Amino acid sequence: MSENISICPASLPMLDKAKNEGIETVFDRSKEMKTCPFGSVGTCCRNCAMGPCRVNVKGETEEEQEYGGKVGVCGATVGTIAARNFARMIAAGTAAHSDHGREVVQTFILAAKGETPGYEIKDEVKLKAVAKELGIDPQNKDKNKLAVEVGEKLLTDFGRQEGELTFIKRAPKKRQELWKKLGIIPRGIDREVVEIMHRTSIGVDQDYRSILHQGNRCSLADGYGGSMIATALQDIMFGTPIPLRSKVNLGVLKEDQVNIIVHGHEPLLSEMIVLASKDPDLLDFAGKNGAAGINISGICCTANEILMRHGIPVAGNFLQQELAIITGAVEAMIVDVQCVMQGLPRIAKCFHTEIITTSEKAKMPGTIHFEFHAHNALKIAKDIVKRAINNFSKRGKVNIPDESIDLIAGFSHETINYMLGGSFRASYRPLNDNIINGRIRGVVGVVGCNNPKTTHDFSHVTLVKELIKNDVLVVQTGCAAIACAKAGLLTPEAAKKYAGPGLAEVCETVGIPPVLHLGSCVDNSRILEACSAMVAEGGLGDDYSDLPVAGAAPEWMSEKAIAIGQYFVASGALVVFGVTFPATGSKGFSKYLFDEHEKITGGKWAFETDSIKMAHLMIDHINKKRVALGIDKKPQRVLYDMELRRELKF
Ligand code: NFS
Repeated sequence: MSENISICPASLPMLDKAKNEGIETVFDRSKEMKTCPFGSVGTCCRNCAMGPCRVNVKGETEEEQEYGGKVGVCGATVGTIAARNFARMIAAGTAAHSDHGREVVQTFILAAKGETPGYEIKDEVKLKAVAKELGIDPQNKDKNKLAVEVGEKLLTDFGRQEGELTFIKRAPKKRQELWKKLGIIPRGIDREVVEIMHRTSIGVDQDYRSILHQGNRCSLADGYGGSMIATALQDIMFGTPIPLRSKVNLGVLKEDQVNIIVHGHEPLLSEMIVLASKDPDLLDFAGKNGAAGINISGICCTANEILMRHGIPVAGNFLQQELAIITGAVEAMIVDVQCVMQGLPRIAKCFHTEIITTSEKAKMPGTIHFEFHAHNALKIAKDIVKRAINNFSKRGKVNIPDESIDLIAGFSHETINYMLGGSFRASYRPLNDNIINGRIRGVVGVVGCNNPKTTHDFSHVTLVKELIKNDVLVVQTGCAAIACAKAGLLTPEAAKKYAGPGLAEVCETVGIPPVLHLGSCVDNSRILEACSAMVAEGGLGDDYSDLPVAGAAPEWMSEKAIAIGQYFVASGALVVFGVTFPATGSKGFSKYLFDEHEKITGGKWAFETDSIKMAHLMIDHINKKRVALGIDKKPQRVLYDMELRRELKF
């Protein structure tokens, strides 16, 4: 019954079980919930109490809609309403990533000051590199002192009123100049979010171009601010990822062990849970309670964080959070912030599973709250693990699908540099060369969520298969990466099976999968870094917008995805979203996003629900970029005779 709901082999039996036992899941709720025809296309305004104004305007052209069509009570046109809603999504997404980033910086500083047992400064090489970027001389400095300086400097990015974000300098020179000219370089992260909320309140900014102008600035505060800071400092604190092998899907749960799932986003919590699960006393305690061990696995981006750095297995992506509980094998699901469904405690009631909330910012009725603070994080983590062990004996019947598969993760920007360039010549040269010689057509980032409006994982897998078949190297983050991992695409063997001949050859030579897992959603900043490195390496133009690259989120659902999409568009990329697009109710505003915007930043949005068409939209875009770069034709093979050889200069 469930085939059109999901293509995930572990999710299908769990959905059947849910149906047989009368357990309602997100898939049922989605089916029942009729999509609002106004909200889904961005034309419902509830920014004041004269409304809500739902203005689905008929009209063939922008003019008919904007000047003759129905407007809100205040007179707001459909374009203004759609742009306001879109900008607020950018603000919310930026806020989520950046508040995560802020927690990381604060903990980073405390760790460097020695006030947080369990946390430490692990990656000194990256610490020194970041210090240099910030203009701090790392020479002869104690690593902790240096880390305090770095942390405090980055913290100023959040509250700065004037000036520029620190990491903006990571963008190519030409791009920075363009942003400066356009006036969209973010000043401070918090300021840009606040300004969107102000501009979009009743009676302020009423020109969709102007609203999106601030949308661009705010989104850049996410990409080059909150997200990039989170990635950088998480790497320094917990280690910069290197390639490792692990397993994915619900089959990673173990029948004879205490299963603890960490779910949410901030690795500050999950790192400590991983540490606590190795505590000999707790392992002993688990044994005394009849368990063969303590098995940690992850859901959503928390999963990606601990997968990337420790190889901890992934239980599933966003739409599997409820299904994991339905296995009956989960003693505790520990959650922090973001993408945690309120449906969890309802399902947990049918089993022995305890949902444990940990963030002061994110509480849920019907759960247990263990408030997590950096200064006693390890102790709290141990208390939580102990509680889960105590719960082991209360298990009822267990039903773990026998489905898990290998994956390779751990491709940080530094790793790509090292892997492709070799240990003596770390560089992006080989990647650029392989793009120039046509073995690799281009690079596409396939990222984002799951959405029950569309078959779980189907669009991700179909899109990525089509891309690699056409010699496009795919980089992934978030739940998209988990989807493709479950389909076996994140292994070196996948190159031979699915990739086109050029890409397969490169992958086989270097020993990498055709689909590279770069981490969690804040780690989309790694894609920005990789693109900067490609430009800096030379031969592919002098700005992001020259690169044969694109991005997609075929199953997106979160506001965070919109913020990410917008910072790539602001950076000059083509970004394609599936499912629904929250602006299509306005002809003018969607034309601006889908077309006109390219003239401003070189980047634009597109909307396509068919995964194969989506792939070819991006492939066509990449081909156009290749033509513009003059690398569309394969170099002629010339047979050299002796005379020609003598002319060769080395
Ligand atoms: Ni990203 Fe991560 Fe997944 Fe979507 Fe949610 S976990 S931050 S928002 S659902 S990819």
